[in-house]
Amino acid sequence: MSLTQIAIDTLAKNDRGGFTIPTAGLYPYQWNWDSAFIALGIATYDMDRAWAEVTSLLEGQWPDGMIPSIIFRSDDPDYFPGPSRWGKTPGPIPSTGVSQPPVLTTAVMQLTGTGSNRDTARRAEVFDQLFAYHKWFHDNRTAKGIVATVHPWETGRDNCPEWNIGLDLMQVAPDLAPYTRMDNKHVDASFRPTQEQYDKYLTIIQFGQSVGWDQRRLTEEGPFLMADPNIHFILLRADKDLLAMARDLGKSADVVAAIEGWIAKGEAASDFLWSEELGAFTARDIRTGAFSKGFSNCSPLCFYADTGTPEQRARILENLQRIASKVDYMLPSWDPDADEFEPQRYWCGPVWPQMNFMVAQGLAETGEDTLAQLIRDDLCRAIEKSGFWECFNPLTGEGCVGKNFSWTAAVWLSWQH
Ligand code: 9WN
Repeated sequence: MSLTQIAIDTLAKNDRGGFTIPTAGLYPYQWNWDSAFIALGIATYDMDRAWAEVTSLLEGQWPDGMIPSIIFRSDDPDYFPGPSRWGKTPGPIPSTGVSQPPVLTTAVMQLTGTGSNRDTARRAEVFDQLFAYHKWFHDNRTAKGIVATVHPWETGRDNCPEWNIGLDLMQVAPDLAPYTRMDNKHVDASFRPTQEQYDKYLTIIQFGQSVGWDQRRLTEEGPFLMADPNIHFILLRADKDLLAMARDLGKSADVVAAIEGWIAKGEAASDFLWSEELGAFTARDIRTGAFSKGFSNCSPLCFYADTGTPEQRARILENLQRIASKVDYMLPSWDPDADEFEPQRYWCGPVWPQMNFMVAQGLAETGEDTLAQLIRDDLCRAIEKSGFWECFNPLTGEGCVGKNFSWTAAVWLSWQH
């Protein structure tokens, strides 16, 4: 059977009726940014079903505009922390109390096409919800002028060493309620975050519950507050796509001006993430100003967001060339020359399909075709060698963590089409 057919079958097996789970067992719910990539993959063969992926995700939107990282349409014993541990949340469907990188708007732009064939009806159907989602990031998840994050899970890059400077400042809650992890029951524990990291992840959840999931308080008073290049660049790109959509739909001057203001804020904030020492955009702890210590696979998303100075971009390209000489498969999630690089441990090294997708897209859009092609080809080689895994060892191409993974199948389809 062809890999393209296996990819379609993988998405069909992970379909739970209008929404798609990342993989059975390990991740049995709908995840926010996963669904955006999944929709793009499904769109290569079934546009109506792809659109349902978008609208089902939007069904979970909170009254304040947030779209949570996970929507719990059931209470599945396979996953922890599920709905009971997150507690009562204000959305229409039980959910987590944090978001994820807002790639949805850019996916909607791509799904609805370009030129005279573009689907303005579908854009109009979701515009207000997308606008509210972006507004939520700018109003409720902004600190010191930059979009922030309150939880490593919100960044989509759980145990990336970027978060260690923020996690080191935190104490595990002395009254942390006991719990049993489920992730380690599904996959090899050496691929997953450590116990201390989990205790801190759960401590942040306990704090969120204690303030009734008041998102402003979570940002201002919570135990963890960092700026993330992943969320920053994805939101900036999405704001630009939202502006194009607003203009296309003839939205009011107020709406257009609000989005223009968010873009100006984002452009100005990129410098906050720039580490001259590393020649990279990296995460920073907002309260202490400390930079993280390595080049990650979201450092090059400046191309995707079309931001950064020519000098900054040149240094990012130099770093990419250096890293390409160290690994067999681009793009590792953490710098192979940095401390804490672990080629199999989740966000400490493995290659992530959705990241390669966005990085390659940004590089191609800004004329860096050779690197873009390398980043696409390397992921395709890893898939050909190992199958549709969640992520891949950058030294060997072996699959890591979850099997039969939706976004890997979706990225393959998006590129093969
Ligand atoms: C927590 C579903 C998600 C991805 C994230 C990835 C991982 C969850 C976990 O799986 O996170 O949200 O339990 O490890 O880090 O990017 O969306 O695929």
